[in-house]
Amino acid sequence: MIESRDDSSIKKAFALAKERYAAIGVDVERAQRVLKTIPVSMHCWQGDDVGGFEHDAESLGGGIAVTGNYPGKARSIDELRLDLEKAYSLLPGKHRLNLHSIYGEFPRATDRDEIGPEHFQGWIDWARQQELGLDFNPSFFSHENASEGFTLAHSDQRIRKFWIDHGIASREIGAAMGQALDNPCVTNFWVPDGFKDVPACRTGPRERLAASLDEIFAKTLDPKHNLDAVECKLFGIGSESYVVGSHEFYLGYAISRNKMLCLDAGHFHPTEVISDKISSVMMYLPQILLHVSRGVRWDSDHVITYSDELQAIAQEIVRGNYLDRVHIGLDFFDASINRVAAWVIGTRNMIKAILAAMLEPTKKLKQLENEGDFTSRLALMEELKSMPLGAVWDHYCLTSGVPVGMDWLEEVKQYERAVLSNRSGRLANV
Ligand code: RNT
Ligand code: ZN
Repeated sequence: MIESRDDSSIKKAFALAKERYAAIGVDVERAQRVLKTIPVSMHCWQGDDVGGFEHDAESLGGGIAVTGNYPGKARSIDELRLDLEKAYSLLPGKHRLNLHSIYGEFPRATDRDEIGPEHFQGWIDWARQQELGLDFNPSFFSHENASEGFTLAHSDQRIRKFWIDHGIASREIGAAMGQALDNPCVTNFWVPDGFKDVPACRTGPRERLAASLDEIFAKTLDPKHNLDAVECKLFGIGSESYVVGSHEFYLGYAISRNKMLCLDAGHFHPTEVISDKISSVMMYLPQILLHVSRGVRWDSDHVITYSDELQAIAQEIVRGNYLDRVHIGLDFFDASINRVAAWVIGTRNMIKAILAAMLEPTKKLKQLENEGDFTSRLALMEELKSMPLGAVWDHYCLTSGVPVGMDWLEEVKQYERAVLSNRSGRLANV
């Protein structure tokens, strides 16, 4: 086969990069081999602005918000799957899909306490065919029983019961997915409950939330099929003063109940970073889940960029040797740009950040640190920033059979013209 000029220049650049990395003691081939085995769980909800496909879908609630009205949003599960297939085809490696319960296939109106694995059989079949692992989330928002801002911590036993049943059903769905795909499903619980204004009682709702969760988790499920996670949060829109499921609440809950903690990058004070939390919580928890996201001034869930914090998150996972204990999930939603591109940009950034972290001479850095040579540590860390990561990344994309550099964008633009533009509304300049 005659190689195109492009391919050969990518290979040449890679060969040079490999030498540069070898000179600082980094095995580039090994990094690429390991990277192939690391799945990123891409969230379905970027594809339709966290709408879902319930019959009586309500507008987005729970104190989260999507802004923008870029045309082409998926209007059905078939459209969402088509968009997902396009996105996955532009990502190097094999990854996962993270579903919310509102994305089930419901032949008739089905309330959240009535959902079951049968409503996700289509997703299971599709995931098997696409060779994707599945993750799952009960949805405690966008529902009339969540309209007062409380679900599992509600003071009304009837409402609490409804959501407990939803949680129980969701775990069964997660387990069915994990069993069918022979690949454990992470079922993540995020509960928006909280108060806009200063509460008179901070304890009661927390006691109720813990009791509700205990009921949901009462049944032991095989960890080969389902792994539970609980997601903490500082505040949301409408729960500015108090969120029941705070960081301290869920850290304690996860440790005492042997659950995974989910750290979302947008769920803390703006100067607090989850990269600094990973090594702390890993001392006490066997496994954790990440929701890699990007807050801009607040928990705004912007598409993740190749930021310092993204790099730091990946570095912490790799430096701490946590690759098999940290489940990497994504959580962002931007409706102001092409949604398939949003997935591709964010997920490629995540994968690239893991690659970069694996191209670090971690041993050397730790050695300098242990010797107290902080000058050399800083010098080396800074030098690493201009190492030829791009050449290794391009080569990784090439050998994974996906577009190199920005070539993926042309594919998304074509897809926009051929598919997305026929959905509804006006198209931006393409
Ligand atoms: C909300 C949480 C939660 C949601 C998704 C839709 O602040 O981050 O994870 O974004 O479950
Ligand atoms: Zn999240």
